[in-house]
Amino acid sequence: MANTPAIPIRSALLVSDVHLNQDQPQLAKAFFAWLNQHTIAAAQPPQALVILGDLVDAWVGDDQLANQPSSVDAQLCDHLRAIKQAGITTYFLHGNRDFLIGDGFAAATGITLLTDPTVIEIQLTTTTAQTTQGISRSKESAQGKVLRIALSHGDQLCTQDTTYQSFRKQVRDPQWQAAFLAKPLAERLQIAQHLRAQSEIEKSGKAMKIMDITQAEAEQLVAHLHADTLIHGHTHRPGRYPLQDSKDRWVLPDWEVDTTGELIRGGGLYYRDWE
Ligand code: LP5
Ligand code: MN
Repeated sequence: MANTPAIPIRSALLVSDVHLNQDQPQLAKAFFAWLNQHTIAAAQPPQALVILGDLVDAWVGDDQLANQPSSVDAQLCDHLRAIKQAGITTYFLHGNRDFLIGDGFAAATGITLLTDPTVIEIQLTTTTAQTTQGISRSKESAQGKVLRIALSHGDQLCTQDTTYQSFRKQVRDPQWQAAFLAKPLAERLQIAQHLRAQSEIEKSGKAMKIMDITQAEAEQLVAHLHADTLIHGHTHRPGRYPLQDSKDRWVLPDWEVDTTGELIRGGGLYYRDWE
């Protein structure tokens, strides 16, 4: 695992696992409203917006953007571009659904692509981590401390899920990806749909425990990166979990709306100095 330099950030809004898709315009609407409220329209906008993967349900290549000009994907690009233009730095780290997001998406949105894992450093004065929604509200004090936060999507840490890890190894191989991206868009969309269905079948036969983070892997990662805390998504088990040496890991919530478009689960984690 390569150690890239930590990114210094004053305040950050972190979100993941929104799973935006064309069939759920209500989900997109709720997410975009939340995003605006906590970025452009906020009284104190964060310095950075950090998205920890699975922003979309499936990404088969950046030419997916050329598909439909008014699609959810296109609206997403508009929102991300506007946030960047408002002076908020935007970061994206790949999930297992959108690992093919590439330079085309970055150019269309102004987002900076991060490697998994990445460390950010936040200088806390009066403090805090606070959930905007979804997980129970929590404030903590760490006066004058630089908090080193390891960021990951989390799928790599689910090492007991060996069938997934072999699948992951295959689809993260650059040669495999080049061959996949050379296929026509319609064929790639069809393959993704097939894989989604296959994944649901596979998951129904897996024990919940093996689809969770391996505690020792999380602890090793945090120690290796000299981090104080780990933030990830993927498992859809939002909360704050203890790690050895009084460290912890935060799991960001996935997003869901009910049939009326009301948000059932979602939100993110906000690091900033609260008065
Ligand atoms: O995402 P989630 O939570 O539902 O499940 C994941 C793991 N599944 C996946 C697969 C994705 O859902 C597939 C969709 C990808 C969309 C983007 C596609 C773009 C490129 C296409 C790449 C081929 O990630 C699931 C984990 C679970 O998280 C919990 O961690 O268990 O893992 C699986 O289910 C994987 C299976 O165990 C193995 C899959 C074998 C599939 C074999 C089909 C081969 C067909 C190849 C066609 C090219
Ligand atoms: Mn995931």
